[in-house]
Amino acid sequence: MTTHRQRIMQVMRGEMVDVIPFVPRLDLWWMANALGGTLPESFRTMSHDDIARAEGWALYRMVPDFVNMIRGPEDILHRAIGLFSFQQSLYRWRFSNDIEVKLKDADGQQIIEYHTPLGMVYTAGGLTEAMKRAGASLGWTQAHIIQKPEDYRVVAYIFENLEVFPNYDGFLAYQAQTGEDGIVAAGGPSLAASPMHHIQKEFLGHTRFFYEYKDHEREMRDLAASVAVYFEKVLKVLEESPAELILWGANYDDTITYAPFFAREIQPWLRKAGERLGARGKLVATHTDGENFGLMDLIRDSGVHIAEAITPYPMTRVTIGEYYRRWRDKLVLFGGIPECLLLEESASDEEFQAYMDDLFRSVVPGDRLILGIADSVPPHAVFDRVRRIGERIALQGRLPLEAGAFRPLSEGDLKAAAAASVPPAGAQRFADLRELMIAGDGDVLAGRIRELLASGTQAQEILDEGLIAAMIIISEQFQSGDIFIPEVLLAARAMNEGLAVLDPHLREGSAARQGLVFIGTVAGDLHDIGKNLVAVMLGGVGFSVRDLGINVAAEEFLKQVEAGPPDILALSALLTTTMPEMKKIIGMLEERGLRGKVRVMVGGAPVNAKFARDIGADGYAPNASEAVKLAKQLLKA
Ligand code: B12
Repeated sequence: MTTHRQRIMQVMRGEMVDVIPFVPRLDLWWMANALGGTLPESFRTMSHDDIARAEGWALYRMVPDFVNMIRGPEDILHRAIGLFSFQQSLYRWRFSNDIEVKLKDADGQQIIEYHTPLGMVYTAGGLTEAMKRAGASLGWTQAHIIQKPEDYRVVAYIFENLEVFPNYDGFLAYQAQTGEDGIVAAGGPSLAASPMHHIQKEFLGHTRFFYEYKDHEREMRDLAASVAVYFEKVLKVLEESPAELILWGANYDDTITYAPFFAREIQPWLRKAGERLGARGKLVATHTDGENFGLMDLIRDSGVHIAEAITPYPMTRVTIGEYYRRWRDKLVLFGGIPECLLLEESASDEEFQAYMDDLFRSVVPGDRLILGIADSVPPHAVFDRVRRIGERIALQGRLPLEAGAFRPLSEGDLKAAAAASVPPAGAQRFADLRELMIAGDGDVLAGRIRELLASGTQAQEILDEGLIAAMIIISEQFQSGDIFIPEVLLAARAMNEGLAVLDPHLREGSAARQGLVFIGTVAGDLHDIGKNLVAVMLGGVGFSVRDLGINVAAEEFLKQVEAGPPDILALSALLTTTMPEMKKIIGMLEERGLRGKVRVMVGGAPVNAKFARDIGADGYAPNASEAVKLAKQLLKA
């Protein structure tokens, strides 16, 4: 009889098998429910692996092993610089002897200082119990390691001098626990795919990264070269290792790792990993859990063998059929069932069924596919739906699949998404200001504004027809994929420099503009890239925006609204576990008689219009440009 492991490995090698494997990841679901005492009664004493075994599902274990990691906090001590010491890892690393690490605790945060011959750098952050219960496992970074230009060299020194050595026994013991019941993916050098991606993910915070990518490119390139020394050392150890499957790189998103960035900074390393490890008979998977709409060809042509954690429409813009049609030639697909389908608040039973019906029609003939919940079963999942998926795959997933052919779930949506929007006419008069904004040239922009003011142009005109109109165009171009996130952020920064010049000349000051918006990411949630972008765009088109930050407690939102009040309260949530906070906040606004004073708009990847309606929000927008339109509408309403 074919074992789960054999079948999965056959699919990964491109062979036709008897039935599509079903490999849901239960680790985050199990961890959150075990900690919260909410595991289903019959599973109370069982591990996540035992539950999967009891249900007949294959295991997918990774390094990092999110469940066991929590039991050894020292494993993630250096998480803020992207270095992990998992017992199951194929390699171990050590700082060179001339580096001293000092730990301090301050206000529940851990401060980690790295003393090197070139100077000291530090990080601060932590992982609270509340976050673990919310399903987070990696902790968060409050202070990133690069805070000033001199830090680049110090961090480079740390990485250049890391010692890396094999830990094959630790990995083999982990693999032995899984046996024939599933597969184990060994981790690469980082959760990032390349040295520059590592810098982006770990060293600066995503938004600041884009400023630095322009302002300190040389330092950044030098640092990437030093991080590459570490990547190379790990790659050598992986080449010699007994692992058959390596997970290399994670968390792409066509906004953050936008296409030109992906092509320049990420793809070459994926290719290198695919080639070098492939030559040693190993398979390389990469974790494609984000929005891949603008990256489809680049990921397909990246030379890795497996695209893992594929998270399709409706959580992102690419349907499962589209993935299968475009990637199957070069990649084995793993994932394909977005986790929002398992949540009552995000998908009705009919929607869930419809997705499954469509799935079997869209992936004909069904080879080169491993089905899983992407990227894992969420903490509040309706467990019965996971069961029903398993049952349907057992019944309908026998290969080769017949019937139907590729049919996108919602052609209309896809067309709308793909349609390039035409920048509005107008703003021709101040076209030079727009160019300067896009180029991020704040100094020159400020100078040009001074000239315009000196020649008698009204400040209000420069603001409305120049800067704000430019920001609207920039936002449209961003939406249509003509420009990318760095341009937007740099434009906003330049715009602020321009505003500082204009401000004294505006009758009421630029602050009293469109309306006041308070924005924040809800409690338990640390995702801030989308929220920042919404804040930037709203600010750019004339709203006065106060960013309350990430992981903001409901009580804090209430306090701020009471003290404000703002015209609009904008709430962001990227985790299904933190979405209920939005409902809680709206309920609290009602209880305290504040609901009538403020419009509430919500957003974030798992949030949708249905959810917004159900919780009584005033509006939902799927992206920053739409958020701007929505905010304007809400003010008129
Ligand atoms: C980058 C990323 C991270 C980064 C975050 C870095 C940062 N500083 O934000 C890191 C690696 C740290 C991370 C951590 C985690 N992540 Co994460 N992450 C992502 C990823 C790949 C992209 C998110 C992103 O920034 N996209 C780019 C921005 C521009 O898009 P956006 O956020 O959607 O925002 C746009 C719109 O949604 C909208 N919008 C956003 N906010 C608002 C607000 C309003 C009012 C409006 C109107 C609109 C709006 O406009 C924005 C701009 O266009 C997503 C995948 C995905 N599909 O979203 C997973 C994802 C969100 N992460 C996920 C998970 C599980 C986690 C972790 C729990 C992993 C772990 N095991 O620890 C932790 C959670 C930590 C925590 N407690 O918050 C899951 C969540 C699934 C779920 N069950 O809810 C996702 C969906 C991946 C997946 N497929 O499973 N993550």
